[in-house]
Amino acid sequence: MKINQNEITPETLFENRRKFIKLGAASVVASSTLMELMAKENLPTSDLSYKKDTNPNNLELNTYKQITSYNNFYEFTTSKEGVKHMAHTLVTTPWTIEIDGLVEKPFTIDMQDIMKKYSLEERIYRFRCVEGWSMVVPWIGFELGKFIKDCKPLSDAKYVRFETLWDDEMFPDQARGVFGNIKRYPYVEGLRMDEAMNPLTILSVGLYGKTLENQNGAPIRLVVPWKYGFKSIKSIAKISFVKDEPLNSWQEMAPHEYGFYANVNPKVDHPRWSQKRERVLGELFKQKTLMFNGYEKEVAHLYKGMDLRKNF
Ligand SMILES: Nc1nc2c(c(=O)[nH]1)N[C@H]1C(S)=C(S)[C@@H](COP(=O)(O)O)O[C@H]1N2
Ligand SMILES: [Mo]
Repeated sequence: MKINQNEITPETLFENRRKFIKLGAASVVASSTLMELMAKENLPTSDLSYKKDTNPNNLELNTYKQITSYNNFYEFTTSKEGVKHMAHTLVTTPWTIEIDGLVEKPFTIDMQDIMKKYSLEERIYRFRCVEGWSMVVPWIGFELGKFIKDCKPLSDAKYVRFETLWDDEMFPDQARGVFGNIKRYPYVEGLRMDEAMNPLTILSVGLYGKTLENQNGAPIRLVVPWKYGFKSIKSIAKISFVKDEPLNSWQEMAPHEYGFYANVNPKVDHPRWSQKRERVLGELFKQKTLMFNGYEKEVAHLYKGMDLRKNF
């Protein structure tokens, strides 16, 4: 059967390529043909090597196009469809992350060194925004816990605080001052140390085999799959180890609507809407939202004895 080139979507190509890669040396010719095709059609070409996820929960992936075309990144705009058209002003090379606070010795690490130091793996995760939409993303990254160990935090470091880059030439909304979408830039997020060390928590540098697009938080962003999407802070420039619970940007702006924990919880509604259901990008019908976004087995123990209504 002859396939019309125009009918080939990025995802079929991606899947085909993965199958070819699995087949090994015998398929090198076919595989390179596909690679050429991908280049010609301007489709994402894998530029990362990583260990594949076995996808034990058999999650159905959202497409590359969906994941890169519908974004929340208020430093550009509040228009989810608009972010990708504006995100080119973010320059991600060179890029450094500053590590400070309660560590043996503060330091700065270059993104290039991070890429050399940490081996990458794929993590296929559900991702649930507090607004009621969700998707399944094949992230590429490494465990935040591994990175934290190398930061050598002191014993009184109880929380980790993250900051997005502050640069009002790269992020137009940061130049708007009090008229900006976020009350006070840079965007801040935080995790309790045990949440940060949980093996599900990753720093992501790519998705679908390719380094992150700017709209998804290039060059490096947090992914915490059992929490609402706003915890997964993008384009990280600073990581601080601190004694007290950090005040995250959304809590600062609307404390009765957004807390520090932000665990996905269908039983605790947002003051303005229900959290019982969610719409997966590209789907017509809503589906049930799962406790801890389906990661209850892995993370429920972190919150034993806590009132999840109070600590929302
Ligand atoms: N710096 C920064 N990080 C951010 C945001 C943002 O506006 N600025 N939005 C958050 C929200 S609300 C969501 S749902 C996710 C969206 O990630 P995505 O665009 O890759 O899907 O990023 C989170 N991280
Ligand atoms: Mo979100």
